[in-house]
Amino acid sequence: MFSKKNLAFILVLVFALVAVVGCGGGEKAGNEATDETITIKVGHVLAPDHPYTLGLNKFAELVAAKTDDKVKVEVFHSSQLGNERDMIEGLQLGTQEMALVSTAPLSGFTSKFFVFDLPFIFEDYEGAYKVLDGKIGQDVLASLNDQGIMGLCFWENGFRHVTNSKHDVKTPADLDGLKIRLMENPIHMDTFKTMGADPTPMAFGELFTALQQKTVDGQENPVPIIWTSKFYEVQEHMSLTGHFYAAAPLLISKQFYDGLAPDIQKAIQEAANEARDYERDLLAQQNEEFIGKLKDAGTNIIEVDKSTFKEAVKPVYEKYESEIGKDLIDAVLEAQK
Ligand code: EAX
Repeated sequence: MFSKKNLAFILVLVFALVAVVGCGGGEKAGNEATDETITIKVGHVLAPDHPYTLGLNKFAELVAAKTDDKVKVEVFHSSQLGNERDMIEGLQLGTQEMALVSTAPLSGFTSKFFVFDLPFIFEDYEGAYKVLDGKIGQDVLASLNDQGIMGLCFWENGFRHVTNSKHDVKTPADLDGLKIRLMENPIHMDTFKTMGADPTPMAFGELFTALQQKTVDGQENPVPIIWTSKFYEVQEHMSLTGHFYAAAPLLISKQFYDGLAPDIQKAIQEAANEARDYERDLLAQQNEEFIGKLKDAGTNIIEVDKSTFKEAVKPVYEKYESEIGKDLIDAVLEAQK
């Protein structure tokens, strides 16, 4: 049988072999360096012909090109992967890789985006981009990291307008008593309460039916959504209030992202930035084109004096200034000049 000396030698040899195989061979941790294709599922709640979908299709093309087809992006529109809150939770749990959402539902996870949810905080698109694509926007996105989420950059949903099935809304007083569906966000709720409306928080996927069944009288969304989600079929009155600007952060699960090789991470970030500009351009085109289509479809579209709405929502700034921070609000306003 083996002498003690031989046995010791064999044991050393076995441990040495295990050490080599354990460190150098086999599967690597996370999503790194395997020959298999990496698949990313990205979800959103809007229609197949909305720029959210078109922009994500462009993102998928760019990612495939930048990674030599190593990464495949699958786009799921129309709430196929759940409502926005569900999808954000999915990123945290790692059950979904990416999501494109409005900032408003993020209020259920962090208050850092509150400043962007304030009524009339952005003067126009140029002002919004200066803030969102600059240091302020990047710092706010970075605050998601401790929520298990990476914000890649801000895409766009757009300036939101009020529609309803009851009557024209020319001034805040005309909102009195109207049941208006809002996104699940306390600042949005307080804004419409302050103007006299009766606000109802609701996931986007339930909205068309609620409007059709008159569970709610109205809603508020940008022109491209009002057209592509066919709200004009059940909403005769539209007021160009532009009361909120909805930024749309493109989000990725942090645990998934951290498991990717650096060159793949770089490709995804570059593709997100390039597809963002493409998506914003599409929205600008649709904002122009769809106003005419909505009028042709019979929607009564009216311009309003925004100064009356800005005056009416001042109490919302007073209520949230201490929580958001006056310095941050001032910095967002200053950065737009
Ligand atoms: O992010 O819920 C809404 O009204 C949003 O515009 C939609 O979720 C897109």
